[in-house]
Amino acid sequence: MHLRRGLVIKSTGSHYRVQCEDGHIAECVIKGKFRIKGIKSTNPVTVGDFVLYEPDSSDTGVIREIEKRKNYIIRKSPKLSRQYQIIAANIDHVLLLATLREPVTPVEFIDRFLVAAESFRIPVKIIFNKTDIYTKKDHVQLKYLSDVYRKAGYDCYSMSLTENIEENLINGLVKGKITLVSGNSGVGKSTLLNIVDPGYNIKIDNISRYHKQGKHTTTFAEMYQVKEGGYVIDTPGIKGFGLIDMEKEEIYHFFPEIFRISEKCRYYNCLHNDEPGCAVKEAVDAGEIEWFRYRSYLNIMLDSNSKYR
Ligand SMILES: Nc1nc2c(ncn2[C@@H]2O[C@H](COP(=O)(O)OP(=O)(O)OP(=O)(O)O)[C@@H](O)[C@H]2O)c(=O)[nH]1
Ligand SMILES: [Mg+2]
Ligand SMILES: [Zn+2]
Repeated sequence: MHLRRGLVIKSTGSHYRVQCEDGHIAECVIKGKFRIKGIKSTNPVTVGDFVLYEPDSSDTGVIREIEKRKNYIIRKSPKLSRQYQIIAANIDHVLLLATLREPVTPVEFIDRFLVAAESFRIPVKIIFNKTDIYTKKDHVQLKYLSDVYRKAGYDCYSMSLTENIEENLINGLVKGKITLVSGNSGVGKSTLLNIVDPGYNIKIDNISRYHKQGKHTTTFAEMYQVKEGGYVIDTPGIKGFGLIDMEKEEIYHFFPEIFRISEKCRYYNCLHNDEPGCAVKEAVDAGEIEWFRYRSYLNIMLDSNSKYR
């Protein structure tokens, strides 16, 4: 059996487009079971995976093996609580797009995404987009959020992808790296990719006038080659970010500013809920840790399936 190695550059859920090192492209299917740590996912193979496939014609094949992933971003659909979706694998960093209006990105969505990325130490840069339509109040909020996330350790950018487009900045962010572009629907992910290279010619659509929400225009994850090196991955907008089950004891490790202060808690096994001598709660009360980040932490603790001790 002759197997070829390639990179999954597009995934539709049933078909996978695989690109070999020599540029050859094959449309592949999977047969057999692929699982990670016993987790059932809706897409066992994901964009960014390196696979071995068995050609069954010059441009089709069957995926037989997935190479071990360096990292991946996985989410649980909040409604179908046992369904997992691997958004992408083997990425160098994420550009997480967020908007303060049309649509609004909830901060807890950002925080949950950050936790998923932190669990693999994947760097995330937050891009607040659509500043051209922000009100004065939005700009105050933008500064506040940027300060909070910067203090936690995340690079933050604010920009408009339709007015005074900062092409150099965007190209600098994606050059030579494997970049996952993520965020809720309508925040401008595909718009950003089309700025990197108009040749990608990705479909974009207006957000719904009535609901002020995106229309889920991008339906499949797809990886595009960057001329100056690297790849950018466009993904469908995510509705809600359910985290996979984590141990309660590890969740705070994924909030960098909470983790940093936790060593001052009285008890080594403090979960920063209502334990006496909790330095995290003191820092929240003193305004050193932002209350909404702490609220996100508690909410993630609440829906984590593992038991409280
Ligand atoms: N005013 C304004 N509109 C923008 C900006 N960036 C993108 N848009 C618009 O927002 C709408 C949605 O953009 P898309 O790029 O399709 O959004 P997306 O994140 O790819 O959405 P999905 O594929 O549905 O997840 C389009 O009408 C864009 O023109 C911006 O900076 N300012
Ligand atoms: Mg899109
Ligand atoms: Zn504590």
